[in-house]
Amino acid sequence: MCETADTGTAVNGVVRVQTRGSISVIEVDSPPVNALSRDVRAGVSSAVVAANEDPDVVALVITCAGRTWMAGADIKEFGGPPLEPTFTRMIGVLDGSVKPIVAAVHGTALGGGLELALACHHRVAATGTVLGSPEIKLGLLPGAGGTQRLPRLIGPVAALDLILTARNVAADEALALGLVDAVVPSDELRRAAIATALEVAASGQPVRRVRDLSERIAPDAVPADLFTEARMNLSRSTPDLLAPQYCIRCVEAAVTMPFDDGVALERELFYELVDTSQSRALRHVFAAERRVKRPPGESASARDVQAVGVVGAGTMGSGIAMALADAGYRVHLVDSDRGALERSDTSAAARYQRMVGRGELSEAAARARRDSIGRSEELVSLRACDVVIEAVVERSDVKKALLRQVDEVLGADAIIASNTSTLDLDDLASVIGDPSRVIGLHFFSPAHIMTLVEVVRGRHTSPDALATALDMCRRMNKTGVVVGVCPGFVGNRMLLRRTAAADALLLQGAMPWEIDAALVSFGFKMGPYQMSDLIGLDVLWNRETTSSATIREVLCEQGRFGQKAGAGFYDYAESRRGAPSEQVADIVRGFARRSGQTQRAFGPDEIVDRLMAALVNEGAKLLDEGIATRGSDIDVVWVHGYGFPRHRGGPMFFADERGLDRMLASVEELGIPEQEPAPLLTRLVSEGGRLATYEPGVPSSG
Ligand code: 3H9
Repeated sequence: MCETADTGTAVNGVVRVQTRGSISVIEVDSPPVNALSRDVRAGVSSAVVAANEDPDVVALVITCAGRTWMAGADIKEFGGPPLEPTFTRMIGVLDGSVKPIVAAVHGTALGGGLELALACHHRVAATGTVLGSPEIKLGLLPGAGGTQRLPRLIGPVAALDLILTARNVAADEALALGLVDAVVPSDELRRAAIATALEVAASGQPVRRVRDLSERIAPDAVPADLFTEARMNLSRSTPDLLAPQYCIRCVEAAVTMPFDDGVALERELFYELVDTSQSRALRHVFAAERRVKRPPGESASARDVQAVGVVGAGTMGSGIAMALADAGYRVHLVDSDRGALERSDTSAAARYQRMVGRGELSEAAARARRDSIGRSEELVSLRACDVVIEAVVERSDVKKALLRQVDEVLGADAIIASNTSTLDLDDLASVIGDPSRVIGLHFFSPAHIMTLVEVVRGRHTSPDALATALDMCRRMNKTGVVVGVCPGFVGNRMLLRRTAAADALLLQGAMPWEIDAALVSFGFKMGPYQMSDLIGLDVLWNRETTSSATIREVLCEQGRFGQKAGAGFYDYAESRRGAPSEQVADIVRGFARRSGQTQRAFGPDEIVDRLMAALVNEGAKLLDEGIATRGSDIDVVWVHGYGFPRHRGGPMFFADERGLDRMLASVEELGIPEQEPAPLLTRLVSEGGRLATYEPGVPSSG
């Protein structure tokens, strides 16, 4: 250990110790979130041992520098061999302490961080602290004794709730639950923790270890059907996820087994989970969501944006306006149709009222939120806006005419964004004097709910327009993914290929409901034909030119427009979910026969492989063309915008897990001329590379 001037003694690069009278204050300082890396575990363990050996120390305080208490295990270490000292060893050191240890908790005490606090003897939290066990979101369980200590401290009902919902508990609730012993103002945290440590030491009582508590897990304190009910709920809500099932097993062990046996079971199941595809996928998405915020090579700062204009008060424009208002922007919504403005105001008011009803907003806040959206029929009202987003009808001539007018009204450096989903952004930008101010913001409907925004970088888009757009996404709590210009951008271009692959399967013998069922059992909320029925088959149908050339055209010609018509790919007479239709089966069989292709049955795995192959192949082309920057960005697009099951990691991650050679073979089986194998996919197969970690110029193997 080496002495430093006023910060105490460094144990290692991330832990130091200050002695305050007879109290040893151990401080972790490992930005950004004090994750419990090997060095942190080693530093804390040594400091606790040293304090126990120091005759002048009567008690210990553990605290953290920076914005937060330890936010969990270091996720980057998962997947590698366990590094010494392991969590088990560090927690064992805390358990072995004969001197009281007080945790001084602030910020986010999560996962392994909470578990370390539980292994201390007292917990003092600063106001504003949140505590929780989010491991399940990573496909894991609390693996450092949390499943055994939480039930002993707060009872198995509350413990199960915290672990299975992964919800964060605010300091006041933590106090009421008994999770912490005191809540104090932030600036008094260290002083209060030291005072508690002195008081406990002076009492002369033996240390109070959570592992020794038994009252909350006594048989008469545990509801008889607690675990049966929890399992039943899981089988309804998330039957495919392994981690929640294992969490229940561990909490049950806490009330049925001795502490050490429970901990041994927990450790065994934790390591099993770390190695599952589900946990790898969830960890991949966690990292991908953070990586996507930093497009490679971009370092411009975001501008300060206060006022944002939205042009077009239809469903999309109104949704965008609400998303902006929710984020605290002043919004100016413009539409030449007064009726549209009024409808938009009515639906916003109804939404805010529902939020008041659910206790999410006060009446006053709801009023302020509604008032923060100004409405006007005149474009001049946009004059003072820092950013304007157009969300008018998807026609190039209409958008260009509008953009010209907006350009005239706005200040010279205001950013102009288009919500186009299909048009060429560079072409739209060509009507603006300075096209570097133009960017695409492709929101997904309903825009105030869906988290994905494709942030479209045009040929001339400036770095600061891009940085500003990404910052706005962050403020709106949205996931902005930078993409390049091409028809359909990333998500819809891939979706189109999947639809074509599904339609090709119909001609080879599969039925729409078999395809949908395969995707639903994979984890999507619905398949392509259920989706078509929901949106309406007539959306892209033209009554004038229809010629019975496709299955969709024939269905429309027969009035089978989808759910709204009571019939589409499915019959909706008896259930809203739709039943397979004999009439549709006949139509499909007729098309299949006339296609001249051999008919056969397809199992769910083969269907999934074919449809995934179509997605993945197009994704690889997008990477090759530079439209998508990284494989992991594509996964974020699909998880956030298209309901791709998070525990499958996104299409690119799924492809890596399934095997790129198998994916390539499925692409070849598609036999669709426009879906020939992507050069990148072929290359990665021969090189043994991976798609989810693919980034040009960065090695992708491993
Ligand atoms: C666990 O603890 C298992 C144990 O039960 C048992 C073990 C045996 N590790 O999200 P942000 C990085 S499982 C490593 O942008 P925010 C993150 O990557 C773990 N790094 O900020 C980012 O880095 P970069 C249980 C981590 O303010 C930076 O910190 N714990 C970790 O919006 C900022 O993150 C969790 O699941 C980590 N654990 O949110 C908590 N956490 O700038 C996961 C964050 O280089 N973390 N980083 O991209 C969170 O929920 C949020 O990050 C947090 C901050 C709320 C802490």
